[in-house]
Amino acid sequence: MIRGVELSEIQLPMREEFRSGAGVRKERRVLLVRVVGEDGEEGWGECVAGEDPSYTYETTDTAWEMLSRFVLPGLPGREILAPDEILGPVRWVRGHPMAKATVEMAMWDLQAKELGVPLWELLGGSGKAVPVGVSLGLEPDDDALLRRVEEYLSRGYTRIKLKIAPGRDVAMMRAVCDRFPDAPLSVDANGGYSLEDEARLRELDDLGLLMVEQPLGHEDLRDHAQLQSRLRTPICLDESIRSPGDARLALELEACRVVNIKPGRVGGHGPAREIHDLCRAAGIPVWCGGMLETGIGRAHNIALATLPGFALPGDVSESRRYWDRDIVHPEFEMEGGRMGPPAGAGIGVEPDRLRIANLTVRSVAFGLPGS
Ligand code: OSB
Ligand code: MG
Repeated sequence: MIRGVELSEIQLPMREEFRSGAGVRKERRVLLVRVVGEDGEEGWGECVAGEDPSYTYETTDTAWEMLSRFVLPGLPGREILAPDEILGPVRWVRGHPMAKATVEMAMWDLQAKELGVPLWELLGGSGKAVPVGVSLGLEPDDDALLRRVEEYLSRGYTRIKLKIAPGRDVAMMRAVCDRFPDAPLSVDANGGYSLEDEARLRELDDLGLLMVEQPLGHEDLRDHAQLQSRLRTPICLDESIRSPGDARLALELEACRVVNIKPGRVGGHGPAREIHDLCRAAGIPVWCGGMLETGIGRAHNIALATLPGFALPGDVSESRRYWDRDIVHPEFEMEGGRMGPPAGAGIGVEPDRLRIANLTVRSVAFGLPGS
């Protein structure tokens, strides 16, 4: 049975700002959910919604509203459901997959801890260390960008993804490819282009990139299908895939050849696994994306990324790529370009309660002493 649940918002400055076509992030406002079981075991989830609605419509504040008002009050006293039914209590809420995923993922962690097994095992993964990539933001000039690429290649990252936007694309990527001809490179446009930019996208097509992520609008599956039929470079969809239904449609339309799965974007581990299975059956490789998570969301992502269809390096970078100090022990560090899920039950990392308390700007609890 679920004894209680707590929702907190923490604010955490980033080590360096992260710029994409959608804007700049310097500080994260992160929602954390802590679900407490009958015998005091705790499951943790992290909301990946952004501070503003530039990536999807969800924000830290809309997720706070959905969770505190509609989802969490009904949880205390409920039986702990099998993983496949975890979404039951939130299924009636339309949309808001990021808000729902926060609870769903916390429940997976709790269930794994109550069973005494690592989360990766409950999810059906291998638990082996996964190849690690990095996503680098827009830089004001090519020299600054080239220095960044060099830095991250020398740290051992196995794939470098670069944000592009109209005006910072073809010439910039030619400079990077000329300088690092053997580096595994991809680009992410966060939906910044339309079919009218086909000529420009074709110029990128000649650079031999691993993939181009979300070139067109988040609702433009048909346009992506048309573009993919004219490009050799695989298109990877990110924002466009919000659910297993979206994935089914994208595969049917042949709108992409790669899928970026972020459990926090698609409603949690259950839907993420469904998308993984659909892609695997269709022969489409997937990889685990990131949303500038703290160590809590990162631990969830890495556990999922040990499933067999995750054939490409994920945006699951080290803690220190984002934070001066993470909010979990141990922090995430790479070894030989790979990172594994920590040993231990559930997500396998210990949230630093004192630090979290110090970073908390608001919290609300249901079913717990004092709430
Ligand atoms: O499009 O993949 C994206 C960060 C925030 C929102 C969207 C995206 C990203 C990233 C960074 O690319 C991935 C990471 O390092 O967490
Ligand atoms: Mg992306």
